[in-house]
Amino acid sequence: MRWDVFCRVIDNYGDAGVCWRLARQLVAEHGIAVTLWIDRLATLARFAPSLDPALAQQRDCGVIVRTLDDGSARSDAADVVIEGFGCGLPPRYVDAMTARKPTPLWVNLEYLSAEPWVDTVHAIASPHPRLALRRYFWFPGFTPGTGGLLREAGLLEARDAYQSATSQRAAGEPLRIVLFSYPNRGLPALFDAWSEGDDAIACSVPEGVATAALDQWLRGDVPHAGQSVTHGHLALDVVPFTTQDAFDRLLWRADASFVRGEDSFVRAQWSARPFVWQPYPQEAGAHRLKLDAFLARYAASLHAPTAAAVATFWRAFNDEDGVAAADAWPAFRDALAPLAAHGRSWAAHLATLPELGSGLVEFARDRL
Ligand code: TRH
Repeated sequence: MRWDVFCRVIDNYGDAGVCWRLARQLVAEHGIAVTLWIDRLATLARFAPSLDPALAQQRDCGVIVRTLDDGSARSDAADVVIEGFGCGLPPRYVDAMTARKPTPLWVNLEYLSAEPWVDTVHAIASPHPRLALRRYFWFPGFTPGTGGLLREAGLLEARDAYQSATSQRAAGEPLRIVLFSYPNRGLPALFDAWSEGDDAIACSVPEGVATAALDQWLRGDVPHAGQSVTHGHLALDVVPFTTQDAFDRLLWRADASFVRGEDSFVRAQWSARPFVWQPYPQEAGAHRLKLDAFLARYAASLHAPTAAAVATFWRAFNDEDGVAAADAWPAFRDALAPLAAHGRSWAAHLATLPELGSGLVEFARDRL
């Protein structure tokens, strides 16, 4: 079977990250011939370093990667067409889909949300306004009534092997924090709280992340990738951008991770380690609805004081309220042990849900 996956990079890395992860999984686990069409190869190459952004077509991890532009088309459309996040297909490609017999299966891969309405719209189809085509809407999610989450085979076993092989943090060793957030006006105050706090903290910041906050807090003396700077109890390590698998290991080893958007958010949950989520900031605080919908699921089985510590700190961080986040940090820090235990049961619960990639393959097989 041939699948074409289309991806246009809005900004940041998530659109490319999710489509690349899905494409690799379809090849590796389902033996599908996958072409990933992407408009900004340079973005993908940040975490797929063997890709050459100058090449219009190349193969990596068994995936054919082609540059997407509106002239892009191929005479014969694929059996299955995945439109990443409603990115829009090149008009000539849609024509090729119409001409193809049997008609390809067209699936729009939607953004992840924990909001209850997702179950009501998952896998529904809408007919094309003009052409004899229909498009299905595939919603990742946190319930059996959704498409579930991307989880490649053996991921949890690999995590467990890595976590049992790597030493747990010994007493006196710094708290290991990963900071992969969006720009956040509350960060300098949090850095202050960490540098003046009781714990030694080693905070890994991927290159290019939180630069404004680092610049402000370090008065312009921001370390380069591979360098670190220490103020009080806080050591800030700027780490190079790395592959998705290496990024997983950074999360697997962390005592707490600040993650964002969609893909790192899901990976932090598979890491079974405590985390803080910053959804992609949206107009009118719409991202707060997404945050609260997820908290309602994630914190449901937590003891009330732990749930309160999580909700208060997450909301303060997402409100970019540094003073409130600094005030809420000690309670969140004290909740890390129960959150680590919760992380394992939460990941185990998520593993009972549909797996997004296999679900798509099954959906295609039933229809083609
Ligand atoms: O980069 P993001 O903020 O992407 C976002 C989200 O997708 C959001 O839904 C979308 O609306 C917005 O873009 C436009 O966050 P996300 O989703 O966590 O994607 C980051 C990707 O980068 C993820 O696949 C992990 C990857 N990554 C690496 O592979 N190596 C690294 O070193 C780092 C820091 C990230």
